[in-house]
Amino acid sequence: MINKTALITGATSGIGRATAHEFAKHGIHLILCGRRQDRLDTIKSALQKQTEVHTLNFDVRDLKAAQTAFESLPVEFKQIDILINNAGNAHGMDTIQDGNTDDWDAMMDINVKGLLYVSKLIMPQMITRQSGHIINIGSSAGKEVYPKGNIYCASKHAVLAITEGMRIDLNPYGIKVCAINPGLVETEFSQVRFKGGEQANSVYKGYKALQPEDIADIIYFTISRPAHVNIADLLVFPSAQASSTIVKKEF
Ligand code: NDP
Ligand code: 8X3
Repeated sequence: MINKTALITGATSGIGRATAHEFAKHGIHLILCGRRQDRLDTIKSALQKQTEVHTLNFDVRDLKAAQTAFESLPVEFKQIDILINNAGNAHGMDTIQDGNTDDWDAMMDINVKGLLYVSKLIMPQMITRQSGHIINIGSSAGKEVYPKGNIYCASKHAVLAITEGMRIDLNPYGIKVCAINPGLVETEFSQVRFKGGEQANSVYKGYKALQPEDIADIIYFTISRPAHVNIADLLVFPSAQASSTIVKKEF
C-alpha cells in the first residue's frame, strides 16, 4: 500500500478518523477532509510521523468549494487511488409527518449529493488511469427502514443504489466499488442526530456497540484484497444487534 493515496471525507471524527489512523499504519498517503480545521490539524500532526498527510477543509454540500479544494492539492497528492466517501450523519429522528425540512435537506445534501459531488470530481482521474477503489459508507439503514428513520434510511438506500450504479458504470475502467454498511457504531453520530440532546447518551448503553476502529479495520481489509477481488457490499452489526430494531441490551 506504500505510495497509494487515499482521500477520506469526514476524517475529523468517528469512522473516518479511525480509518485515517488505520491507513497511516500501512503507510498509505492521506488526504483528510472535513470542516473542523482544528481537528484536521490535530490528526495531521499525529499521523504525519507515519505517512504523508494533507488536509482539505470544505463542506461536501458545496461542489465549487470541493472543486477548489481538489485543485489546490500539491502535485504529490493529485493522484487519488482510494476514495472513502464517509462524510455524513443523521439529523433528527422524527415520524415523517413531524420531520424538520432542514434536517431532510441536510441528510439528502450531505449523505447523497455530497457523496456524488466528491465522486464526480475524483472519478475522471481514476477512469483515465483505469484503476481506483471507491468505498461508500452506507448503513444497515440503507438495507432496512426503521421507525422514525425515514429520510436517513432513504439517504442510505440512495447510497446503496449509487454504489451499484457506480460499480456497473465504472466496471469497464477497472475501478472497484464497494459499500460498507455498519449497524450501530459508537461515534459522534448520535450526538449529531439528537443535536447534543440527552437521548444521544442512551444509544450505545447496555451492550457493546461497534467501535469506529472495527469499521476502519474492515475498510483496510477491503482495500487490501488482491487486484482480482472486489468486496462489493458488506453488512456489519455488533454481535448484540440482529436488525435495526433488535438489539440485545443488558442493564
Ligand atoms: P461522526 O459524526 O463521528 O462523523 C461524521 C463525519 O462527517 C465528521 O468527520 C464530519 O466532519 C463529517 N461531515 C458531516 N457533515 C459534513 C459536511 N457537510 N461536509 C463535510 N464533512 C461533513 O459519525 P460517524 O463516523 O458515525 O459517521 C460516518 C459515516 O458512517 C456517515 O456516513 C454515517 O451515516 C455512517 N454510519 C454511521 C453509523 C453509526 O452508527 N455511527 C452506522 C452506519 C453508518 P466535520 O463536522 O468536521 O465536517
Ligand atoms: C447508523 C446506524 O441504526 O442509527 O447508520 O441508522 S442507525
